[in-house]
Amino acid sequence: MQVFYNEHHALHHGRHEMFRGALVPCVEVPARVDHVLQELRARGLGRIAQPPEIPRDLLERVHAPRYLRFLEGAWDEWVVLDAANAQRDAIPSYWPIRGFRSDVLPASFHARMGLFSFDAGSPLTAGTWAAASQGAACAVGGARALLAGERSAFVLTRPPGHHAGPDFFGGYCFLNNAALAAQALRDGGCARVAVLDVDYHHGNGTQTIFYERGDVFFASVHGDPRTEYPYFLGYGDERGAGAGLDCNLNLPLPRGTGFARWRDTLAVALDAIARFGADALVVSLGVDTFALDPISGFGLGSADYLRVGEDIAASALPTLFVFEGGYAVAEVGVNAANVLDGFLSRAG
Ligand code: OKP
Ligand code: ZN
Repeated sequence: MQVFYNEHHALHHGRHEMFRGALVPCVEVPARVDHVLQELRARGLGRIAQPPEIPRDLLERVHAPRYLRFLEGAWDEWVVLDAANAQRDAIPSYWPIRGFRSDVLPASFHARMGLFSFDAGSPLTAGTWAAASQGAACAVGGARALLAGERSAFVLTRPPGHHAGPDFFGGYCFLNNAALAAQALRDGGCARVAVLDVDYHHGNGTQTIFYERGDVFFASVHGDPRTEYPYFLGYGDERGAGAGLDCNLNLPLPRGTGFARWRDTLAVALDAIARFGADALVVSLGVDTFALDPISGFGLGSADYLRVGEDIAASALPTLFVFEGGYAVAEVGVNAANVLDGFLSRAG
């Protein structure tokens, strides 16, 4: 299996995130990906492949040009405001909620931070653009590997992507790697692509990007948004709209759900993807469904991830795994590698 490893991922390393009135240390840390890479090496699993240059027009088919321009220059703007900002992460504080204007691009950096984000938990740092854009390139590399005939590939990157929407960051995500991979697969000739999101948190960014499209199916198994982040999207009645009606499937589960019920729900998602008739599958692979994850609430054990990989392989689709969440740092490598091992044992 080719592994598109983002060797620049550690350039993005937030210091603190705003969490319930306090700045707390970031849970989305470089060590997460280091542990996955280490585990792949220990198992002799995967071959590191070089990512391509990412074409701007592909980025702009997923993200709004004004959002990309902002993100690319945000750190420099932040430091120009105050040289001391070089030692501080940039975090938004003001958002254009219902009734406010979002068509006008404000001159204020702080206002644009809020216009283009949905939470205060996703610090923007000096290396955020470098890390995120190189991660996006890895996602495109993975898509091209499938287009070239590979049965599977793995995009090992951070920051994650599935909360990033057409013109917003949040949930530690800036560029939507899974969506960019799905778009690259479409552009490369796949008529129908499915995105399966198994991260604990609903992939609100990916859903929003494809909500009105009939060519990309989005299915997600996640913590019930009534109680779980990102709270404002991910309900079961969100079925898609326009040409995308019935191309969106949300399967929320209550906090505390264990593997047996989770696996039955995965089967529902995989069945819907089969009925959609996808030519290729992109998996948003979060392993924050793990019982010991510090910010999540499902009960999967490490061995369960082997079964997850096997179940996905049974779909018999060219499959791109894109790394998303998973914050139990000591176990994240074993859990992610188990999915890939389970997949390979079944897919050959
Ligand atoms: C990103 B991904 C924890 C509060 C929740 C946002 C969680 C983002 C998860 N301090 N913060 O889906 O794994
Ligand atoms: Zn997550």
